[in-house]
Amino acid sequence: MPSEIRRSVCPYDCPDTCGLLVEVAGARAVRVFGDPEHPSTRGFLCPKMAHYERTVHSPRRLTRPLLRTGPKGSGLFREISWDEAVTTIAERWREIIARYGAQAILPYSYAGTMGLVQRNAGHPFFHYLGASRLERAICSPAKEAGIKAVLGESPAPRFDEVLESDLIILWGINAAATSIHFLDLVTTARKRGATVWCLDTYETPTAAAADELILVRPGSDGALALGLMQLIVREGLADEQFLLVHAQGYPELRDQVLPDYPPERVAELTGVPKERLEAMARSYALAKAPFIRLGSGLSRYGNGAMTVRTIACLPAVVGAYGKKGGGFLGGTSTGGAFAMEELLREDFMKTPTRVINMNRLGQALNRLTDPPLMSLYVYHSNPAAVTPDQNAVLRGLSRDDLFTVVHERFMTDTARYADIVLPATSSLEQSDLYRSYGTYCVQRARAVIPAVGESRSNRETFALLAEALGFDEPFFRQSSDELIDRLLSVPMPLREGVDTDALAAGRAVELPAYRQGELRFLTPSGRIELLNPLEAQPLPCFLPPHEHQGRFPLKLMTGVTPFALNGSFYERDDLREKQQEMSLKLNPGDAAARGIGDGQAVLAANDQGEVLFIARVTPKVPAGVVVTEGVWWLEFAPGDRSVNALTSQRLTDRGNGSTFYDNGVEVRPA
Ligand SMILES: Nc1nc2c(c(=O)[nH]1)N[C@H]1C(S)=C(S)[C@@H](COP(=O)(O)OP(=O)(O)OC[C@H]3O[C@@H](n4cnc5c(=O)[nH]c(N)nc54)[C@H](O)[C@@H]3O)O[C@H]1N2
Ligand SMILES: Nc1nc2c(c(=O)[nH]1)N[C@H]1C(S)=C(S)[C@@H](COP(=O)(O)OP(=O)(O)OC[C@H]3O[C@@H](n4cnc5c(=O)[nH]c(N)nc54)[C@H](O)[C@@H]3O)O[C@H]1N2
Ligand code: SF4
Ligand SMILES: [Mo]
Repeated sequence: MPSEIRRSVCPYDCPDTCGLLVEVAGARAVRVFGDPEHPSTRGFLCPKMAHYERTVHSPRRLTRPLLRTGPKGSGLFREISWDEAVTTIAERWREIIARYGAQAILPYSYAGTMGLVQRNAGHPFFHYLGASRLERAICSPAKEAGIKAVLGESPAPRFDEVLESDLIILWGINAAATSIHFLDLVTTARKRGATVWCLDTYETPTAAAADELILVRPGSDGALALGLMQLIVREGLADEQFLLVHAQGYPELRDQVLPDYPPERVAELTGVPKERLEAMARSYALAKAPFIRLGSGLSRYGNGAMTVRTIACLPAVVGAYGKKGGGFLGGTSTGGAFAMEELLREDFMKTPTRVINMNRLGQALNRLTDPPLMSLYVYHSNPAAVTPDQNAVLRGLSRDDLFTVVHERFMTDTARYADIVLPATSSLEQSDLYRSYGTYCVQRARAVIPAVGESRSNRETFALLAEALGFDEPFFRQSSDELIDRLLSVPMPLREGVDTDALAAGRAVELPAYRQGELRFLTPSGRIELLNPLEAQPLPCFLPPHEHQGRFPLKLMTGVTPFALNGSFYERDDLREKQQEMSLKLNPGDAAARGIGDGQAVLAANDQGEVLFIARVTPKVPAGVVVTEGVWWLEFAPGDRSVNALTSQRLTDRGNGSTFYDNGVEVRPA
């Protein structure tokens, strides 16, 4: 059969937002490869997406709506028509609304697709319905709050500026898994002479790309940054001139905060020896353009926002924000490129409804009253696997009186608890508009193959539900492409000067958001706010994480794997095989002390629950830390629970974020 190459975009929650070329034969995608013309993709994809066609045409794809026939969680269903599914949902919701009010219904969605139109398709619908609102705080709101406290809305550098750096710090980022295109540039910079540091809590694969691996105690990076600043100032290496012009509060930071962080104390808090701290401070201060790429792991602690805020102060002290190739990249903010209010339609909400934090779904399902949650509508998310406190979530999902609808591509852990499952299209079957959070690219994608089976996009599904509920609002009748046309017709300052023809034609275009060589700080004071008078704590300091002195001796790292993305890609046998098994990595000393051998089944336990893993004994993990990677589906877990049965519903200091890394466990042979 003749084939044709069509452009698309990777829809997953990854900073790269790669450009895809899809070879299509008839109704099938037969090959997927990286767009060589895409500025950051440069023709190569990660191992997950290199065979995306195996996900799209997986034998596990859901192709028909399903009605539950067995107990919740059993996975027993029978096929029904879309008509029956939609009518049943509308009927059940009418009953719930009549008895409890619409706030008894909660949407639950996150980032199965990052495309703006499909990702946000439910917002207008649930606003119109008057449902409870979801605070989507599972990923990195603490990181954002920390950066904002210092840098306000200042644009981050372009990621390829790293090529101009002579010292690159991969700080709390497993770039070999989560930022491969950036890491490729880091490798180039290193070949040209740059030094690379990897700062983590265990030896991740990213360490192989670095000259130095610096391991810190989980949740202690704020102390590390303060200690480095103290040493830099003490050695007379601070860039006083830069600080005078561009920073607010340097004298206060220097005199009121830094004296509390002498190297002896910082060595104790972080586990990094004093001599090493001194060498690091000197190298950082003497580098011509030190570049920090900050990941999100260290923000998922009780002190996460303050940690990030403190790290964001460090480049100011050496004037690195003023140097090409220097500074700080936590992520790019491209949200202002499109008129989001056209998508979210908050104006459809008659009165503001209550807001429920997605990290606390367990509490919300089990304990909420006035009204209790009586229905959950899950789309492009897998809360039974990805949400903290899995036992609480599963208890909630098991409630017989909870009416659960799951719109999914696969029979996930969550879908097994649904009363009705609706089949979802993949990104190749739907149109969307994408923006990146690691680069400044935006790109439009049109459907490149027809829907698999009877699957429908998020937007099409909400259109059906709106019709069944009699919503008299033309917005819901617009197609995805019409809505994208509308978004592209609203001029936004961030899109000024972009090549609109290229964008319309489906090519990646870069926003001119960051103008090279221009030093501007979009904060209330117009300067870097080392001291921020609007914060409850105007100056940064070290806050201990939740588990600073926990009852459980081993700190649990819930790391990422190159072969999955959160709970996505577990449908793929090839990728699961590469992950090998749901393992728990332990230090040889910790293993020996507990009588645990390599390859043995072990139970990790804490107040939240107990999870069975396969032990992997390795010196790559320091004493006192244990590591598991990936968010496995229960179907493939050694026991009946996965990692999030060990994580808690506690939140971050700012931003109400998740604290996935801030948990202690004890481990014993199973
Ligand atoms: N292959 C793959 N790619 C992904 C994902 C995936 O699951 N797999 N997830 C996607 C999503 S949703 C996101 S948000 C991003 C996240 O991308 P990253 O920010 O890279 O990943 P995180 O797991 O959040 O954290 C990265 C690292 O932080 C380390 N870490 C944990 N605690 C600390 C600490 O206290 N100090 C220091 N210095 N390091 C610490 C962890 O060990 C881990 O190596 O990646 C996206 N891309
Ligand atoms: N232990 C632990 N837990 C974590 C993390 C961790 O590192 N460790 N990471 C956390 C982070 S950073 C995040 S962002 C969250 C992510 O949480 P989620 O966004 O829930 O992530 P996924 O597990 O990828 O689930 C997305 C689901 O959407 C489905 N899907 C994809 N496209 C579409 C579509 O177009 N329509 C519909 N209806 N469905 C679609 C996919 O099949 C998939 O099952 O997980 C968090 N949970
Ligand atoms: S690197 Fe990220 S954006 Fe690129 S193909 Fe892989 S998951 Fe998608
Ligand atoms: Mo995330």
